[in-house]
Order: sequence, then C-alpha cells, then structure tokens
Amino acid sequence: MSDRAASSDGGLRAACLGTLVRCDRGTYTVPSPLTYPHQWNWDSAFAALGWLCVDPRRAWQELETLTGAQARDGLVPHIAYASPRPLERLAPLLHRIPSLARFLPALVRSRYSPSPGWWGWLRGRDGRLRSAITQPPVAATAARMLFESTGDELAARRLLAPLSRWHAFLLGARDPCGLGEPVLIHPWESGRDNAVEWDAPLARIRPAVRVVPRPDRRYVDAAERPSDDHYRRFMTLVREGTRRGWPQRELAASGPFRVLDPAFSAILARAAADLAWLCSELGETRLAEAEAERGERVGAALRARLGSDGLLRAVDLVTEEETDALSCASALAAVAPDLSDRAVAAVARLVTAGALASPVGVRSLARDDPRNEPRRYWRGPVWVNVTWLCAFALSEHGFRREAELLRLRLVECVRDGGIREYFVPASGRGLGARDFAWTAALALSTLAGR
Ligand code: 2M8
Repeated sequence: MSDRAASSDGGLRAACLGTLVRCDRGTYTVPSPLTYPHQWNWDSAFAALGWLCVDPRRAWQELETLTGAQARDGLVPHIAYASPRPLERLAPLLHRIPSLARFLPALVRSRYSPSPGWWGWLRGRDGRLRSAITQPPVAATAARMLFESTGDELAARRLLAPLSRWHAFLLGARDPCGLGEPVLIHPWESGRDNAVEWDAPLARIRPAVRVVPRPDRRYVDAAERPSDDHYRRFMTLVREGTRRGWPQRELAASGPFRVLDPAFSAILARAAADLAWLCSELGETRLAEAEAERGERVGAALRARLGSDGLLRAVDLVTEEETDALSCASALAAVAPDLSDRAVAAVARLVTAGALASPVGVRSLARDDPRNEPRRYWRGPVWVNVTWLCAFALSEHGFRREAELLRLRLVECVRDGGIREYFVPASGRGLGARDFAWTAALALSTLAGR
C-alpha cells in the first residue's frame, strides 16, 4: 500500500471514529444525532462492529442495551426511545386527560416522529419506551463476531437468552401459518422503509392519518426522504396496530400489511445459526439445538422458493403474489448460510457487474427499474450496510474475490462521499443524514480487515 493511501486510510479512520463518538450516548449509539435521536435495532448491531475496532467493552454494551428494550413476548423493538426530556416526561400523563392531550405534539415536536405515544406508551424490560415492531435481527451475528474477536464469555452469555427469545418470537407469533419465515407487519420492519416491493401492499392501506409530522425533513431534503403519501400509510398502520393493542400473532395472520422479505429471513437464518454456534461454544446445548433447528427451518423455506433465475424475491401474503422488483433484498438473501452455489453465484454477478452493481457499492434497486429514483432513500441509492452485508455473505460462501471488490467499493464510497446515510450510485455523492453511525462503523470494520 502506498504512503498516500495509508495516510488517507488513517484520515478516514479518524473521521469514522469521530462520527461514532458524536453518535455515542454512553450505552448505545444513535444512528445520526440530528435525524435519528434514539436507539435503532439493526443500526446498533452495525455500530457494535465499529466499536469492536476501538473499544470492545463498549461493543458488548451496545448489544446488551439493545436487548434490554425487549418486550415480554420476545420482540426486540425497532426503536428504543431515549430518556424523555423533562417536559416530555409529562406526555404519558397528559395523554390520559383528553383536554390536555392536544398539548402533546408541542411537547414532543422537536425530536422524531412517530413519538412513543403513537405506539401506546409501550415499555421494554429496562423501562425504556419502545416501538411495537422489530427490525432485521443482525444482533446475534454481531455477537458471534464480538465473541470470536474478544472471547468474552461473560458478556456473550448475557445475550444468549434474550436473543434466543427474539428468534423464537419471529418464528412463533410471527409465523402463525408455519411458513418457515417471519411475517413482517410494517415496512419499517424490513429496514428498507419505502422500497418499491412495499408499494403494492401499501396501496391497499387507506390513509386514515392525514397530517403527519415530518421532523425528518428539517435536516434532510424532502426529495431524499419517503414521500408524504408513504408516511400517511406508515402512520395509519401504526395507529391501527395501537388501536388493536398490537396482537402480534393476529396481525401476522390476518393484518392489513403482511409480507415475506428474503433479506429479513436470510438475516434470521444466519443469526440463528450464529447463535447456535455461540450457545454450543458456551455449553448451552439445549439453546444451541433450538437455534440450529430455527436456522435450518428458515433456510429450507428460502431454498424452497428460489426463482428460476436463482434469486429470491419478496412476497405479498395478502395476494400471495411475488413482487416483480429486483432489489437489494434479492442480494441480501445470500446472507443465509445454506444456499446452493448456483444461487450465490447469481447474487455475486448481480452485485458486482449486474443490475445492482455500481462503482460505490450495491444499489437498493435495479438500475433499469422504471421506479428507480437515485436520490430517494430505499428506492435507488447505495447503502453501506447493504454493501457490507453482501461482502460478508459472499465471503462466507467462498466468493472471496467478489467480496473483496465490494469492500474496496465500500471504502472508496465513504472516502469520497462522506460519512452519510446513503449515496447516489452513479456519482457517489453522499446524501441523507450526516454523521451516520453505521456508515462510520462498517467503514472502520472494513478498514480493519474484518
Ligand atoms: C430508517 O428508518 C426509520 C424508521 O425506522 C426512518 O426513516 O425514520 C431506515 O433506513 C432504517 O433501516 C434505519 O434503521 C433507520 C435508522 O437509521 O432509518
């Protein structure tokens, strides 16, 4: 490596660390200080991998804080809210007094929408306010990586039961018909909020929420965020779930929005296999067996519905139709441990030279899809976590050359585009939130050769 490259790697490392530190809230990491001021689920798993490069104790703590927000039924929420500020503490009380409830929006206005009241003031095990939906379960895979690098048995052991209960929830309440894959009940659960796959299932939701607070657009251009129409439907699903008291099994069996996401399922298949490995390393045989069985169940379900082109796609369970879109979800399916060589080879082509390839990483939507919007959130841009997960998946399946190419693109992307939330595929321009934690964390991890 030339001196110049070495010194610019050093500069990038320092910049990434600066972002992680600015996003650090002591025991967890916010995705971005201005746009996302709470703890998010898969963001924290990625942040842990960044902390691992500089402070392993802090990395373990990230995952422990995340699982602390777990609900009684095992769900680990997609958002665990930061402690309310003094005035916000009054919100749950005001909510009960109809004549005062109208002051609520003013109290919680400044931070993020939806605020905790939208979910019905739910609390996790640790007392934090939380959402009622989940997100891709990357945490067990992050835990395995932390353990392989630190060997900290005590820290790992604390995570086994909560992670296993979460996986059990995903294949229990969230798989009421025994499909072998968890049913997602809100687009936010996929982590790819406004992906084109969700357009058709969302089109059936009649927007009952008309005025939606959009603090997200205070710091990010409206053209780079989901539209108001998307938000009305997102919030209608939340309001309806809260009105019904979030009956998870019922919503997964007959709710208004029900989809299978190959990315989420594949991440779960990998997570269960990784947790099985971790449990068996720590002598927890019973848990290890249960997790291995879960991983195999999801893997078998995915293999059974591979398309003729070797790729997996999302399914709308209300119409039982497969989406026509080719998105990064098909690429992320390779995260599952047991896929055929043919299926992994199809993904390898797709992300390095095919419709999802770009000079700065993996596109969120095929380049020639007429719905592609290169600047709008999950409808076209490149996201660093997607590129990183694809590189990880390909390398685990033995496609080392392709994995290395993606890693090079990832580092170039962040070096040239900045530590931003997402990137225009053709130009590499950074967009969305600034000081974005998973971009920093995964660039750090890649630079460290992990
Ligand atoms: C985005 O999602 C949130 C809702 O969960 C939002 O737009 O407000 C997604 O990119 C999601 O994947 C991510 O976890 C979250 C925080 O970075 O932001």
